Amino acid sequence: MSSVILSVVAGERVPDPVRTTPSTNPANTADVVGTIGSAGADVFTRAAAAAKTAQYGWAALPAPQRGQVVANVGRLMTANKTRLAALVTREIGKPLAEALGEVQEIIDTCDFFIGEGRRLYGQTVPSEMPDKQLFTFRRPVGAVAVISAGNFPVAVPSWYIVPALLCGNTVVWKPAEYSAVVSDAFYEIFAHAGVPAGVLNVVYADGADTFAGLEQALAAGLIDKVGFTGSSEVGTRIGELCGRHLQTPCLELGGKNPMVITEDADLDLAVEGALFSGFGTAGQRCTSLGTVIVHESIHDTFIEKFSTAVREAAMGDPREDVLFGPLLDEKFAAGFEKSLGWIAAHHQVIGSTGRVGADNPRDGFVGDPSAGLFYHPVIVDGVRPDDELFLNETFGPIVGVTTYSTLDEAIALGNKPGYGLSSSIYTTDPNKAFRFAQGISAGMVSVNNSTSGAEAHLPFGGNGKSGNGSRQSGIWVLDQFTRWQSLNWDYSGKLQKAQMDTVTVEADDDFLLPG
Ligand code: UN1
Repeated sequence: MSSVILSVVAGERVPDPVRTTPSTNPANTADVVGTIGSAGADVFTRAAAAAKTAQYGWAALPAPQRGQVVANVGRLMTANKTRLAALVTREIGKPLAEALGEVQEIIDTCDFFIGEGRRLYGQTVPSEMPDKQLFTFRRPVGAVAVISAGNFPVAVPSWYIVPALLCGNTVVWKPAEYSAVVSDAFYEIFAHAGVPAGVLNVVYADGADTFAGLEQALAAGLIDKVGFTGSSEVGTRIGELCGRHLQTPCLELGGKNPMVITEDADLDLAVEGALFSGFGTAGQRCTSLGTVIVHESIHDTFIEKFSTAVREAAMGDPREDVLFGPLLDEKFAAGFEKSLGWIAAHHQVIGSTGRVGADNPRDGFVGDPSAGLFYHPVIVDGVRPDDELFLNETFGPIVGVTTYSTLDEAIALGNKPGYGLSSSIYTTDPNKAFRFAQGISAGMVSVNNSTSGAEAHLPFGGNGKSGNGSRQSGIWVLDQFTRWQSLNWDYSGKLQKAQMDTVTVEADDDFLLPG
């Protein structure tokens, strides 16, 4: 690995970066994990051209063989699981157990798509004419641009890249700059697994250059599909850009995921779920818990149990056994500070707020808080439907709490922010669970489980501000990375005109059984 991490186009490292930036360990900002050499917009466009050139040959490789390459990736990921996970922990501060889970998510994704290489089914369809056969085939869309976030620096890219490659597409991947060292390791595994030059290209670039490069590549017809995971704001701009080129991107955006706790719920289980989904990954998952909507009759008991759990939760050095570590990077710390500004006078704040340090300590902190970007976990009780805190994604360790009296009211509260990624209900009443699932506008619903932690082979994606209806994972993502081609084959030896030359079978419409 070179000392400066450079973009890869057609298998070659691209020299002369426009800028170099250190990537630091957010748990210990003095630890420089690597140096990223960022490229300009032109490199993005060149990468798109390389992907476009390589696509025909890659698609010509039979799908089961592409599946073998995916199998190789899965094997190498398994062999490198602990190393890659340790790097994830070091570069973005994700606790080791979670980082291992993240790498497992890639392995699971490979596992699923290896088999798809031997399926990728089309259909045979009866024709309305004799001596004619109809078929459908899944064809690759072409060259795909994948722009991903750094909170899941390897699992989420694999959700795009693995099926995209399996389906016969080539890829230009733009990872988050603050997780570039991990991204580079991920790329190397794909390259060593037998992915040919040009089939997977990587571009390290900032947001502005990426956008400009993408705009050029789309205008030049070099990109046929965009996959983006990130904020709703950037997703909207990407959606607009793709729309101008008649493309539908695959968008996986923010969330303000609600958890409803009914009066009959197992409260200890609900507290455990709220703790994990609210504060695991320091609240930096798109599926993280936003607001607990608890039945008014159990509000006080819930708050008591939840605040105890949050107070006692282990936080600190992500190499240790902690629930959560630091924020991902300075940019995320600044964003979270802004969310803390949404705390209003009518809120009841439980716990300390702000950065953990000598002047703002946390009992039982594991390690040295002043070394990194550590923030106190905070519960904000009494949030109201018009509060900024109720309506907006926070991407940090903060959970709002509000109450409801009827289930319809709880569902309306859950839908109010207008996102629609994940949701959860804790209840022992099946009627309430199904009524909730029917009423909540969310791509994902958990019953007696947390809002986060979706499995790698169920559809993943959201409604409203969480996306444009696209779904990743499992067989459902095939619709993102393939297009249906219909084929009709006439062997009658004459031109048979559909709708016109079709034989009509008449019925005796006056027929009635003897009454
Ligand atoms: C994300 O934060 O973008 O369901 C993805 C989950 C994880 C994926 C989160 N499997 O929480």
